[in-house]
Amino acid sequence: MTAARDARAILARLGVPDHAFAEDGLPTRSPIDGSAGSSVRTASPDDIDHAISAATIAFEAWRRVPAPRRGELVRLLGEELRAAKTDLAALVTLEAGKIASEGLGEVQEMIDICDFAVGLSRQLYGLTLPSERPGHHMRETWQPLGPVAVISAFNFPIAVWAWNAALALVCGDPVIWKPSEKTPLTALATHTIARRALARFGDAPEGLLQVLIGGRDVGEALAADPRVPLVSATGSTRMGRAVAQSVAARLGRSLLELGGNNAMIVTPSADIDMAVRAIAFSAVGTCGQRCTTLRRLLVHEDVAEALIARLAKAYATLPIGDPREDGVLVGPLIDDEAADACARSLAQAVEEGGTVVSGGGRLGDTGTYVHPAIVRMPAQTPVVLHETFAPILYVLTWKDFDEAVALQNAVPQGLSSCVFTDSVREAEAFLSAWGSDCGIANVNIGPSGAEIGGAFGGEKDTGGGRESGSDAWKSYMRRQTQTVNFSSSLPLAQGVRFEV
Ligand code: UN1
Repeated sequence: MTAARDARAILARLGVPDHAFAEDGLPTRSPIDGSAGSSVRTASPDDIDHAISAATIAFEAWRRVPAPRRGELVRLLGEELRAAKTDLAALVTLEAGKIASEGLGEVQEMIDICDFAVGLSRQLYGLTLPSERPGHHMRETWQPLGPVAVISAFNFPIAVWAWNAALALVCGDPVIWKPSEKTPLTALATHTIARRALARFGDAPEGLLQVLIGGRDVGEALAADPRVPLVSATGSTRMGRAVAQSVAARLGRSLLELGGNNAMIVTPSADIDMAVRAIAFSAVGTCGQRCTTLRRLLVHEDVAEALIARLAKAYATLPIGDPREDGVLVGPLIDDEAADACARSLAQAVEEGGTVVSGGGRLGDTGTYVHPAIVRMPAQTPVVLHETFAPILYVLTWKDFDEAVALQNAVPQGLSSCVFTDSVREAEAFLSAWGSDCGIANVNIGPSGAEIGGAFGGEKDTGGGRESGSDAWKSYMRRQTQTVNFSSSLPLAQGVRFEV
C-alpha cells in the first residue's frame, strides 16, 4: 500500500470534507515513497480577505465569552484530539515522514497544550498596583487582542498550530492558520477535528478557527493586513525576517520562532553513556529536521576521540527507512530539495576543511533517505553557522570551558543549548548571565524535545518570540492599565495642579 493511499484512508476516516480537495489544487506527496496524494484546494486572494473578515466578526462575539467558557472549547478540542490520536499521528508519519513514536508525540504535545490552556482560562491574571492618589486604585488587565495568524512549518505540522491556537482561543482570539504547503493534509485533518469540538461546544462564532492552504502569497497577505494584530510565524530566518518587516511596517505584533543552530558542550566530567544517547536522539531524531535539532557538538579535546568513536559506532547501526516500520529510528527528509541541501552542505563542509567521520550520502542515488552524518570541523566555518535542516552533526573541540561557551554563542541563532557535565561550577556558569545566550539552556539533557510547560523560543536570528507555556499567553493579549477614582475629588498624579 502506498503511503498516499494510507493517507487517503485516514483522511476519509477523519471526515475531511471533499470540498477541501481539488484536481488543480496544491499537489501532495509522501516523503516515504514519493507517492502522490490528493491535491488540496488553495485559498484565493478573495478567500484570504473573507477569512480575515470572518475572523474579525468572530472576535466581536468571542471576546465577550467568559474566558473559562472559552476554555471549555479547548477542553473539547483536547478530547477530540485524544480520540483521533492514532489516526492523526499516523497521518503525521505519512505526510511529514516522522517515525510512529514521534508522530504520537506530536499529537500528545497538542493534547498537553490544550490541558495547559484549559487551566490558563481560569487564570489570565493581571496585577493590582498601589495608586499614589487617595481614593484611587490601579490595576493591569489582559484583554483579548484580535485575530491571530499562525504560519507553521512542515516539521511540526500540527503541534505548533496547537501551541498557538489553544492559547489564542482562551485569550479570546480567533485563529487563521496558514500551514506549510508541504503538509496541508495534516492541517486539514486537524481542522476537521477542531470543527468537531466547535460543533460540540455549540455557540462558537463562525470564523473562529480557519485554515488557508497556499504558498507564500497567503502568508504575505496575512502579514500585511492591519486587521490581524498578531502574526505568529515558525520557519526559516529568511521567512521570519520578511514577515517581521511586513508586520512591523503596519506596527503589528509578530511572534517569531525561527532557525536554531543548537549546540551541546561535553566536558571531561560528562557521563558519556548519557551524552551518546542524548546526542543520538537530538541530532538524528526527526531526521535532523527539528528547530531544536543538535547541530554542533563542542567537546573537550581529552574526551573527543572516545566520544566520536562511540557515536560513529551508534550511527553505524541506525535503523533508517520507512518510518511506518517498527524499530526504524530515521525516516526520510521532507523532499528532494532537502536531500539536495543536505548533500550541498556536506560538500561545503569538506571544502571548508571538514572530515566526514560517519555517514553522509543518500540511501540509493535519489530519494529522500540519507545517512545521518558526523563531520569534524577545524573551526566554525560558514557552513557551521548556517542551519541546514538535515541530520548533519558538526564536531569541534576545545580546551577551556570559557572557550566552549564562546563557541556555543558565536552563531547567529539562539534557540536551544545544553551542557553535559558533572561539575556544578560548569553547569551553573553555563546557565549564568555570561553563559548560554539561547532561549533554552539544559544541563545533562539534549537540546531538543522540550515540554510544553516552558516558554519555547529563542534569541537573535531565532526571532525572540516565546510560545507554548509559562506566560507566553501574554503575547496573545492586550495589556491595559486601568485607574479608577472612587473618591469625590480629582487629584492629579505627580502633584500637578490645574484648577479651572
Ligand atoms: C520545532 O522544531 O519547531 O522541543 C519545535 C522540541 C519540540 C518542539 C520543536 N517539543 O523539540
